[in-house]
Amino acid sequence: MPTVDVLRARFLDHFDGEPQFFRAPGRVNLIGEHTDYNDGFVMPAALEFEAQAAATVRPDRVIRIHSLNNGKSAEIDLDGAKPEPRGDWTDYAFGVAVMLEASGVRLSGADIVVSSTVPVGAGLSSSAALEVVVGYALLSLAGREVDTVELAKLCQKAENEFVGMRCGIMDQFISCNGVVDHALMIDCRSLASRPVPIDQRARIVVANSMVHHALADGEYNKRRQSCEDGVRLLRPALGEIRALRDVSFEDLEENRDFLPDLTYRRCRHIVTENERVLQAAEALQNSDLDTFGRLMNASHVSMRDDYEISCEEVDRLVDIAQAQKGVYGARMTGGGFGGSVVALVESGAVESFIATVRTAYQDATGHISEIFACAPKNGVGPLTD
Ligand code: GAF
Repeated sequence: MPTVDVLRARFLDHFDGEPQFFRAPGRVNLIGEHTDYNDGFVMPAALEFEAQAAATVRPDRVIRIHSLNNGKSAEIDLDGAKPEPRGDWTDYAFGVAVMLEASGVRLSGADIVVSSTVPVGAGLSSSAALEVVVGYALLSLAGREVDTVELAKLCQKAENEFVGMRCGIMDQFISCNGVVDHALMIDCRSLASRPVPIDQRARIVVANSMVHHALADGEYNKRRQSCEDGVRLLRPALGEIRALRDVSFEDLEENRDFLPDLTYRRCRHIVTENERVLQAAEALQNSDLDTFGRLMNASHVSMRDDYEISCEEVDRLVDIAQAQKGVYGARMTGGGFGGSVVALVESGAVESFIATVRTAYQDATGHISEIFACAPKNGVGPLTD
């Protein structure tokens, strides 16, 4: 991970002046998948993998950005023609600049070098980390106090409207508001959040399946559509429900005849997952790790069978993880169709868990999983080394 000195040196390879430094983390979601865009509940934690930025103000209104990850540079002129999405990494950065301006913040020009340790395609929110660090940097350079809830909303808007991905708010919210050593229980309707401590007896372990299926974005938007269809079809029976958040399991079962089978199963995942997150928050708060683990396992079954967002490799990795000694539970984490698995593991069993899972997964699939134990970090802020 580049320290401030390394980042300064790389900045000076491309630009002039003494930069300010910022960081924004990636995330792992412990439970609550695809519930965010249904006004529901999620429980992610911020990771030590993060996007970092070194940035200075320019006298004009040009924003120049250079990525140390791919060696590429790009720029936009805020006083020039309206910036259009380019379909690459720059959309996350420039989308945020465009949305900030649209929200009434007058930005100054900036020279920015970005560098990220969040693995791309691993379902750990590399894009949200980039959006958030750039948004925070631009606001700081403009001399603005940063409201981290507003910044999360704005970055989500950039992703929805500029990038064209209809994501919910979880990834941007946790990158903005993560709390060290805690998971964050987030109500995605009110945006109220509550830190829940991770019991010292257990560690969060993330295992990257090393596969990422290309259909992810299209399938993501289809799942979202199914949820919206479900709400529309249930409304005549249930009245003015706004989202699946407003539907209980009993409501769903009583009215399942109004829904085509596929829509019903999609809705069942969301309705039961919301319930699981509420129970999981209580379990973690009470240090009931067995219950928490059982809820993680049940969440995976629901994602695999009802929401159909897992894939063969991830299912293998989950099976292997769940079968290890000292494991409370394991499930796929993130948007799906590949990416990572999260497990809650007894602290004393982490080392053997990592070694055994890596070997067993390689034997089963040929892929070498990157596996690491996490200590949750704080959300976005200045980078101090
Ligand atoms: C992706 C999205 F960006 C999030 O908003 C969330 O829906 C997640 O998938 C699934 O829980 O990371």
